[in-house]
Amino acid sequence: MKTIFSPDQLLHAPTKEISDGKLVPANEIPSRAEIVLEHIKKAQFGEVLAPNDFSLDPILKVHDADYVTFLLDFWQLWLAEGRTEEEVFPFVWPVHGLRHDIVPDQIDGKLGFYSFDAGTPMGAHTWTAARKSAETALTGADLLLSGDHSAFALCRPPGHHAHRRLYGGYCFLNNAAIAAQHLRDQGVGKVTIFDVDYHHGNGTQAIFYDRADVQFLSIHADPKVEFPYYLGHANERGLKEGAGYNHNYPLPHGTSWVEWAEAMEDACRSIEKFAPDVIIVSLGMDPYEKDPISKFKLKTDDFSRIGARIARLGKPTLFVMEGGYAVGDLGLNCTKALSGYLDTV
Ligand code: OKP
Ligand code: ZN
Repeated sequence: MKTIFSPDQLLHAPTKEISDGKLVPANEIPSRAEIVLEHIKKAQFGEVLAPNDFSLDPILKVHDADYVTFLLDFWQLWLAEGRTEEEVFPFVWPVHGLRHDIVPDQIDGKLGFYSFDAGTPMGAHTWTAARKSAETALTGADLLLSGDHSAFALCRPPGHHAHRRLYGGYCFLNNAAIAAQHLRDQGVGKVTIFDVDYHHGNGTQAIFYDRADVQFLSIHADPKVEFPYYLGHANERGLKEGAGYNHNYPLPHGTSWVEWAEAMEDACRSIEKFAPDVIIVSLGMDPYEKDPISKFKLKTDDFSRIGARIARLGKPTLFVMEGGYAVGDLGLNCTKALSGYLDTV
């Protein structure tokens, strides 16, 4: 299994974030990727490749052009406003009853228009890192197209919270969605995205909600009590042609392996029924018991079990990294998931 990664993904390097009303040290930091890379090299799963260059086209298949332009331009707009802070946060949003049909010209108006939380710091190099992260996922998709049975896209920043036209939850471009759309455009018939991150993949769900060609399944903390709060309930099953192709498994705080695995068995039955040509795993290591921002109780060896169960689905599989913030154990948990897959496949 080859791994794809670019050091440019480290350029997005926030130092602080707003969480639960406090300014706290940032959780989504470059060392996350560095420790995973270190463990991947030690494990010798296969070559580590730099991502290929892509035009903006595959990103624009998933994200709206005005949103991509905003991501490209916001730092210049920030500086033009005379701001000297290195971290950029939104603070006002067009929620219920306010207008969404006029995009403000001013930077603070734009920041709120294109975001859904105040917890996602942006800086001078956010666009460069986010674009490379998406290209890492795209290169992984291309490896499957050229015959590799699996690949690991070491994406950072993560992607699964990003909607077509919204950033949030540390995510800017939806790496897994961009890879899935690319596979479809290159002739792959049906794609499953299986999201095992602790948080609901609200962006991925929203992007494919009315489509039957991309199935989405997510096991996550119940949004009634956990971020992202406003999506991820069990009764969200898809719309129009997409009806029946969206599956959410919201689980309570404190969930450990037995209950988590039960949800995974149900999800795997739905995946088998859908019979995808390719599976993309949104691989978050934050269901881990020691994760600092999460409240599930999975242990290191449980990640091997996740990888092994996915291997038994028997489909070409692209692993796309999402969350996981227990940095000390992140590399180990990630390589456990991948070796669990490789030892079973
Ligand atoms: C990104 B990914 C919790 C604050 C939540 C955002 C979490 C984003 C997670 N007290 N902050 O899904 O791992
Ligand atoms: Zn997460």
